[in-house]
Amino acid sequence: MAQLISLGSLKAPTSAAKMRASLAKSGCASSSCGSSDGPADMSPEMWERVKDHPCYSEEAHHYFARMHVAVAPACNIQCNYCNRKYDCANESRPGVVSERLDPDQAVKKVIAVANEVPQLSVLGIAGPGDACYDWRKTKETFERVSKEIPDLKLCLSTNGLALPDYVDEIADMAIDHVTITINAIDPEIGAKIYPWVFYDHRRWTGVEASRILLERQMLGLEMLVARDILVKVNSVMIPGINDAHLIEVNKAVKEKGAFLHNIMPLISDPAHGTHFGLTGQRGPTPMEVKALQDKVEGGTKLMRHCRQCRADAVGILGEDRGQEFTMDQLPETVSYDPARREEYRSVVATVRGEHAATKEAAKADLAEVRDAPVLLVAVATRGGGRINLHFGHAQEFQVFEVSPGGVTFVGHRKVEQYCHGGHGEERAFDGIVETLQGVSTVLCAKIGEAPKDRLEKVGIKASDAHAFDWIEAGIAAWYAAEYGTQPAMLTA
Ligand code: CLF
Ligand code: SF4
Repeated sequence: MAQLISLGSLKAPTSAAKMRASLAKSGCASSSCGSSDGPADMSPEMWERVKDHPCYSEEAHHYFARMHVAVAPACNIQCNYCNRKYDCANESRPGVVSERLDPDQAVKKVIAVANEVPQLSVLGIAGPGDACYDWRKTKETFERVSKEIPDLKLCLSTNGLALPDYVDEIADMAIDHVTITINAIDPEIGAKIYPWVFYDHRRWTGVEASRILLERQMLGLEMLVARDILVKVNSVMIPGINDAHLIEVNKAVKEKGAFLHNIMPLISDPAHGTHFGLTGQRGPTPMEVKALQDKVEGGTKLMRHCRQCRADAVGILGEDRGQEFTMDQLPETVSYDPARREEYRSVVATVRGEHAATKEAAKADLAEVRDAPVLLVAVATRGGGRINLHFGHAQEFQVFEVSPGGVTFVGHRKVEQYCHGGHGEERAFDGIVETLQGVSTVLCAKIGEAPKDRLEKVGIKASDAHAFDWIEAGIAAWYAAEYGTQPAMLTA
């Protein structure tokens, strides 16, 4: 049986020529399909460094996958949003890590995944504890994987406390992407988030603990930037504690040279057994997250497409194929075969050029629309940059803001799947409506009349008229049809 390469909804035999032919047949491949240069606000050198990293480039997350190996279980601080029995909340959604790995097992798993998931471009170590505190295992894993698969990008996530001790080794190992979670730059605020840190052979508590953590985080950030390593700062948004303060955090990390800032909502549930969960601290709503993100525009560039993945996640952001690659399912021995990843990359190089060109065309079309409102549009997609998923199959919607100024990605909203085996779930539908707060229209590959009518009754339009279009092109076409030729409707 021919193996399959998946590019979102596209499935094709593993021959690049066949895949291009298949794309061309569907009207979406072209040898002159436009520039594949990076965003206009980035140098070509910088684009080269981020263009295959699904977290550092929003555009890349349509095409490329990351995997995490859970080799670092120990941690040197306590966050009030974390319970050690669960994934690191800095980089994961709550849920136990399926299995903790030693470096031997991790190397085997990475090779097995690289052979099966051609989208794989990044290996991250994000816990389930702290990758720098458990440095020996982190380092050994990265070094051994690099020997086997030299083109895999190495990515590290840390709370920053032990980071300054290892920056030189990080630079020597060519780890080009490091994330530091910084939730506060004021130790008084930090003290409400961190009950203790373990540093210099003793446990520190209160404001002093947060002060030490902050100093180490800022030192680590400076040291990484001085070595030209790309630093992303993650911040957990905790309403009433650090939400307004994150504007200051954004300014401070920009001054220190952070490349990207990722503001993530607190995930808080009593069932997770965290301090915040048990004391009723709520997480922010999607609209609260968006409002804060909008306020910090102009500061450090924002990441808005984070999925708060597990510390053992595998796949494109938003999907998790980790359960396909547990140790008991792996063959006795594995050896790396680069063929599928190489082939996939050559196809993506062509396809993303067309995607970039359609974005530009969509922007030009929208500029023709006059006096139309700013709207949020939710898109059902399985990846690949297209509107290619049925409404009832969506487990998340990607949300875009559209105006005459263009189409901008603003985030994703996770939902419970509505349709199971042809039947819609009432409870899931209610949850979707609640989650789509602020959204005016849903674009998807297919939607039944019943859910479409029900959405309409709560003021949300839904359409499958742009099925399989590139997302930006589909949104622009829908918007222009709604508002471009009928300006009188705008005041209705
Ligand atoms: Fe992993 Fe983090 Fe590297 Fe990405 S995740 S270590 S930077 S490869 Fe990405 Fe996941 Fe968000 Fe992290 S979506 S939680 S930001
Ligand atoms: Fe948990 Fe990560 Fe915080 Fe450590 S740094 S306490 S593992 S969330």
